Amino acid sequence: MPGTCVIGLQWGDEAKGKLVDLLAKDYEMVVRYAGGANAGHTVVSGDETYKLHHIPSGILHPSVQNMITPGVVINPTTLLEEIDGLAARGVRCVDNMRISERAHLVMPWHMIEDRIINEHRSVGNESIGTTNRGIGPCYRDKVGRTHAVRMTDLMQADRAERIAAVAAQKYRLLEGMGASADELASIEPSNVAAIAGGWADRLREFTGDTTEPVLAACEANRKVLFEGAQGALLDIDHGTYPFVTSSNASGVGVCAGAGVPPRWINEVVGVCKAYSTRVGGGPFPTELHDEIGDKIRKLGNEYGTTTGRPRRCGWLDAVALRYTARLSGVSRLSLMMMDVLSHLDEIKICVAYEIDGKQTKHFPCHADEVRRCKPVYETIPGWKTPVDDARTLEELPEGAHRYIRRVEELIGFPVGIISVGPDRAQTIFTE
Ligand code: 2SA
Ligand code: MG
Repeated sequence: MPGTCVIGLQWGDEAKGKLVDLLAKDYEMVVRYAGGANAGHTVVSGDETYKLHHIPSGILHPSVQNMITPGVVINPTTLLEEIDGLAARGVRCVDNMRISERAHLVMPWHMIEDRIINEHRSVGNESIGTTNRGIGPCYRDKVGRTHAVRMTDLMQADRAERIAAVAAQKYRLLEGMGASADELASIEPSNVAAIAGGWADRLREFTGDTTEPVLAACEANRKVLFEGAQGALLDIDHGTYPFVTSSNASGVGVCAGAGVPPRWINEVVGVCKAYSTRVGGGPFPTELHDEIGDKIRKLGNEYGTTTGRPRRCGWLDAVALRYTARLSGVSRLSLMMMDVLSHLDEIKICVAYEIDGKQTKHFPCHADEVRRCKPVYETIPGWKTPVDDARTLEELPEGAHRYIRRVEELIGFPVGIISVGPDRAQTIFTE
């Protein structure tokens, strides 16, 4: 069976990029199917660090075909910067990357709208804390259908008129929402139409049908790797709504976003850190507001890849993970950043929530309920031995084994991969 998915099980930043890059050498195709320039996938290859936003993490392997499929939203300016940045470092994309003509474009007005809404405390008294990359407004226009621009529109002869017409409507809308004079100048219809002409010239050679080649690869039993963006707790339908992103970031999003039927997917690697992080607003039951949280942030270098924002840090939440691992159809877990825990005297795992005086292992629906959950912790002694150099299970200290076994029991799936550092080599496969 051809399809493997790599899915984040927390709030993103589980180090999926490292894993996809590592697994990619055994695959013929790597497929991005959701999210856009909000994603930040870090790949370390030797002394080089690459930060990818739209481009699949298989791009460093010349033999791998990389597909950006219909569910992704594309910011052409950012994407071109990414392509040029890779080219400057000797990585050519033109032969092994294709962008779906069905994918929607994040236009300049989407970013302005995102900023304005984000700055007003949009939900209750809390901001979603988006990445300000225009993701939500773009997906809203996609679903709304009347103001959307797709890659295919960019390639048509009537591109300029079409985009100028949408721009004129967006101009009036954003004027009413309080956009600044500079912002309004940046979406002046003839300006945007001209910029879009430049995008079309440069992106034409990458753009085409991705659905057909992805289906053909699956039908021919060739190995295809689906690369998730963000994490399952940020899934628009199943996450901590409304503090989520605007796409199906859990395992259930793969088929719709990539354009593949479920029958071609047989393996799902659920990726989670050995602790939890979250960036942006929203409830986070195991968040630490103390020096241990600061220590995890420092040791794990927990800052946003795209925005540089410090990430909120906390203990592993087995209640949330059991929910998202089941939802995503996980076949094995990949436990990342184990090296960070080596520095701690004791380690906690949330095994249940206490809400309104009752204990539960159910992950609640309403953000306010999640906010009221008090974690019930189990404490495991730290192993206080560096694990960075471990390359086999046997080389891990007994304390680390205990932690891994407990994670498997609580989440209900086996740990197949353990990461002990950012480098490709710092990875243990258990079988
Ligand atoms: P958006 O911009 O509409 O998708 O934001 C909605 C929420 O989703 C969160 N979100 C993320 N959380 C973690 N990592 C993400 N990618 C970047 C990274 C983030 C960064 O890899 O570090 O650089 O800040 C990501 N993208 C979206 C976001 O924080 C909102 O809570
Ligand atoms: Mg990230």
